[in-house]
Amino acid sequence: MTSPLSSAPPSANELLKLAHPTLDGTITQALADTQSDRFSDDDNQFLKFHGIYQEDDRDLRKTGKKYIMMIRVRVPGGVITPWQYLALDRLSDQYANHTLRITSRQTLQFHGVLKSSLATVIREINGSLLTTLATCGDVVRNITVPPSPGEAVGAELQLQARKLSEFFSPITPAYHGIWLDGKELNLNDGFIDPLYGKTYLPRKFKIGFAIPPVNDTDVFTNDVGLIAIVEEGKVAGYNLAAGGGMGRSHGNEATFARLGDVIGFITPEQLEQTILAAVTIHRDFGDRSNRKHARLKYVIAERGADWFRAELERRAGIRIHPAQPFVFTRQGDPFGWHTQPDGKRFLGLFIETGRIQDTDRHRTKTALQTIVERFQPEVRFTPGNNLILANIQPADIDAITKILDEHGVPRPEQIPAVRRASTACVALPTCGLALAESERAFPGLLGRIESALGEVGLADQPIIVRITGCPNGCSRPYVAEIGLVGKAPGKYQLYLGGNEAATRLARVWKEVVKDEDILGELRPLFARYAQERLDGEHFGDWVARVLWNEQPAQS
Ligand code: SRM
Ligand code: SF4
Repeated sequence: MTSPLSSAPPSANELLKLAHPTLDGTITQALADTQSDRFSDDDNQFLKFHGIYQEDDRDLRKTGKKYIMMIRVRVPGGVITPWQYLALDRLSDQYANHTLRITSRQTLQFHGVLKSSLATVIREINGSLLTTLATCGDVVRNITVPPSPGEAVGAELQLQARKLSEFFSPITPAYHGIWLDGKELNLNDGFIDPLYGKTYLPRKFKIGFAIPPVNDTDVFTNDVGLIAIVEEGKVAGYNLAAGGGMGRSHGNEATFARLGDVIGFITPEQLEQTILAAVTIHRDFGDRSNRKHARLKYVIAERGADWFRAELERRAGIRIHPAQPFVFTRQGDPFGWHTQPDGKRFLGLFIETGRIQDTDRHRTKTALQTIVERFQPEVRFTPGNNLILANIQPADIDAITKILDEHGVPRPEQIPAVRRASTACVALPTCGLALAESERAFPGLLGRIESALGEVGLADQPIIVRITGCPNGCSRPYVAEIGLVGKAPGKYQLYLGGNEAATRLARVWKEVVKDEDILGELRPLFARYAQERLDGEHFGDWVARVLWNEQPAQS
């Protein structure tokens, strides 16, 4: 079970999986213990595979730990039906913290669910024909797809994502046993997942699709990215990129963010077997002793793209052809009203930091619930943590706009360009790994950035700013034009120079910047950018052209 890259002993997680290959742990017994509001640390590892994270409200730590659960729903491609949306919306009010959090991989998260409600919520999610299985843990995670509705190619990718999601779902009977049947199963003896084996993957595995020229899924940040090559309106095949990932740790140079290498072109018929081969390479060559070094990106960084291609060809039994030409020019969600090819309309709505909620400024959650109930649109989540209402009749546009206005939901065109382009990870108070604020601090920080941009005449510039509370990179800050990565309370690493198409990694500009000094760092750069930029040049490209030549990268 040790990795071919290491003779070190397997990590504690590997031993846990080996002992409980159905991933049941002692979750059933823990659920029966109504005196306790928490699970053991070992069960916590198994719960992740079931889509559940045991967290605590970190704001309340001074008065004692209050355990709460985060639940992540699997939504391949980010698409759900109106009745599924309404079911999840209701559950968030009944059992969670009255919010729904759209994630950077197009899923939905509930925060603040109590252990005592967990089984009910999971049962009801399954009752709405959705699942939480395999949204976390050492398995293939939610598959991302360009979110714009209506186009034939997009629909084809959605279909592929759903099929792959099903294909890569673990077959463990424990999920149904624990949450749906409420039974203890004792099925671990002899159980082995045919795809994942007894110990599953060494770490998570992420797959994303993109359709050039729009890189709205940040395709190169996935373990495997699939770049659709479109001919005459149909998917002729995919350029496969492999070895991307964002996670790193402060002070550990052996960990790094990486963009995937383009490996070559495969046909649609070869898709499943090729991805399966990639997943099994991760399974068999990933580091099982050191979880910080266990992603596919390290296997490829160390063994090389040529080795990976040859191994992929051998395992899939195919010949991988040279990559077809493609170009990405931008990312970004489709805000506002658009016409679908079938004549219906879709509306791209800005959701601040992905958090669907009612606040004293707006009642977005109630507005969405009202609209979905009345007009039954399909609901789509974007990798930019925003939301699309699709399949709307043109005659309903005015009524929907009125509902949004009445609930104080700002129209996308009223939101400053930089705010619409930017994202924040969850961080405090729920994320146990957060070193600094992210989601909660971001609206205020963006307000200051918007003012600074306005001072130099750049108020309309859609600079991509991304913030995280720690270096794990959940909002993908290492491909942003401006990335802020939490280091300690009120302190961030400042990255600059990612590009609009998310095809270039940003570089560290300042190792530590205090929250109150961020604007002091950015203001002079904005002033220079306003003066020195070439026609149409984006901020990140100006940074790479000018600043990187003046100041060599720190790392
Ligand atoms: Fe993430 C861990 C939230 C996308 C890299 N991520 C976490 C946890 C579960 C914290 C934990 O392990 O205890 C966070 C839950 C906080 C909370 O209270 O909700 C968390 N990650 C998120 C979400 C919700 C951020 C968001 O603002 O949307 C995203 C959920 C995606 C989903 O629906 O599946 C989310 N996480 C990402 C991404 C972006 C992506 O996948 O496109 C990354 C970078 C890409 C990558 O995987 O390299 C990412 N999350 C991580 C890592 C670092 C992994 C690594 O290779 O080192 C961790 C830490 C870990 O796994 O140990 C992590
Ligand atoms: Fe938590 Fe860090 Fe991910 Fe933010 S980047 S959600 S702080 S793990």
